[in-house]
Amino acid sequence: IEEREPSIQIKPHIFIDGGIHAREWVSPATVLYFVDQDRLWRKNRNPHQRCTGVDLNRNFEYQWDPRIGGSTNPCSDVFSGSTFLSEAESSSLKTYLQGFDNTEQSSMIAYLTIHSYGQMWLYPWGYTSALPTDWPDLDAAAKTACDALQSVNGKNYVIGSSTNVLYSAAGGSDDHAKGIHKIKYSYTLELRDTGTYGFQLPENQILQTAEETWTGVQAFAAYLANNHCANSNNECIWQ
Ligand code: 0X9
Ligand code: ZN
Repeated sequence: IEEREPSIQIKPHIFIDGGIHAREWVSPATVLYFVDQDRLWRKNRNPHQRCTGVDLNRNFEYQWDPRIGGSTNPCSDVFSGSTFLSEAESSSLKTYLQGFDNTEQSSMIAYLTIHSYGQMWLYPWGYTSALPTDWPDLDAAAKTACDALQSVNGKNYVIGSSTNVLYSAAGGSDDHAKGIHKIKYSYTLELRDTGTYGFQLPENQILQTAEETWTGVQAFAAYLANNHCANSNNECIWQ
C-alpha cells in the first residue's frame, strides 16, 4: 500500500488581474474595490510558511538586508523575503529596468515610486544615512517639483534622503533603481496626508492629491529636460 500526501495540502488559488487594457478603467477600479475588502494590507499575497506576503519595498537587490528596517519573519508586515528578488513583482521590475542599463548611467533618467503617506519627496539612500554624491542634483529637481505641487492646493512637501527624513529601510525600489541600474533621479513620493487620516485618506482628497502630484511631476520632467537633456543638437547629455 502506497503512502500518499493528504490532498488537503493542495490549496486551490484564484488569479485575478485588472488593467491589461489601459482604457478599460472600470477594471482597475473594480479590482481596487476587491482590494478594499482587506483595506490595510501592505505586502504582496505570496504565501511563506504560515504567513502571507512579502514587503516588496524590502525585497529589492541593492544592499538588501532584513536587519535594516525589514524582517526575516514571514508574519511581519515588513518581511524582506527569503532572499532579494524572491518575488515575481520585484524580479520582473528588475528585468524591465535592466533593459535600459548602459555603461555609467541608465537611459532611464528618472524613477518615481508613489506611496503614502507623509507629504515627502524622498531620494536615496534608504539603507544608510550617507548621501549619494550627486544628492544636490536630486534635491534641486525635487525642489522644483514640490514648488509646483504646492502652487496647486498649498500642500507642503518635505524633501530629503529617505533615511534622514523618514527612517532607514533596506531593499527599497528607489535604492535599487539608483544603486543597481544607475537611474540618476530616483525618488519615493509619500503623498497626502501628514497623519490626520494616514492610509485612510478620505475619498474627497484623492482627486486633489492626483492633480497636485501631476503638476509636480510635470514640473519635474520639464526641469530634467532643461537641465540634463539639452545640447545644441537637441540630444541628451548625461551628467
Ligand atoms: O517604508 C517604506 O517602504 C516607505 N514608506 S511607506 O510608509 N509608504 O511604507 C518608505 C521607503 C523609502 N525608501 C527606502 N527606504 N529605500
Ligand atoms: Zn508605501
